[in-house]
Amino acid sequence: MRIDIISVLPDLIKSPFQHSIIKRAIDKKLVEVHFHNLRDYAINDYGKIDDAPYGGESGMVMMIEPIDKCISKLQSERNYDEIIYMTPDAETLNQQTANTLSLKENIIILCGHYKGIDHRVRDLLITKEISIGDYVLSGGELAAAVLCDSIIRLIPGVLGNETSALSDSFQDGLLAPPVYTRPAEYKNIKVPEILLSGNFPKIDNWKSEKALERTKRIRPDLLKNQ
Ligand code: 6GU
Repeated sequence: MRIDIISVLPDLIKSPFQHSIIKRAIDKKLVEVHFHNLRDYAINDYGKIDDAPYGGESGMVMMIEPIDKCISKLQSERNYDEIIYMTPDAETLNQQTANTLSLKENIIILCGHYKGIDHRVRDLLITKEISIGDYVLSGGELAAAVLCDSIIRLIPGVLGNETSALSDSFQDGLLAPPVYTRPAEYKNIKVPEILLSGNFPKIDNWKSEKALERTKRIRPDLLKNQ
């Protein structure tokens, strides 16, 4: 898989790709991530990429020309399955979307800034818009990092234990059951007895019960989709 990220602050988003699972995925060549500075496609020598909105409002809007030039250059080099715009006024990211995107070959992620981007970009160039939740961030970079992390860890071969993504919260529509490790007792607080029993059918039952119980309590909205 190849991901191209377009941003006015590419340095802001690079760090998450230099650690842990995502770094390993890149080192193993399971994913390529390329960063593009929108300023390299500015309309003048001063690096202009934004302007005041028509209709008179405060703030600045990212112009269509630099974005179009950057996307067109990338598209001249390969075909893209999706051109994604990170914006709070969009459908929210969920595990289903991450699963679907993890199967794509090439995607572009455009990070918004300021008051957003000229709407013609959204109408004509963007194929999918994603928010990471109902709150506003200063720009799309951190949201793009979240999206990339959620996608990359699902690419086959990225997680050491192939089954471990399957037991994630949300993968089956439920929150994950609680987990414990040694010691079996700490300051009189015990790990649930059943987990030490070695009776795996019973343990699986217990995990399903706990997953359902936690989902009912913490995220009852998830059960409506079952
Ligand atoms: Cl994708 N962008 C921004 N700026 N804020 C957000 C977001 C995205 N998702 C949630 N809040």
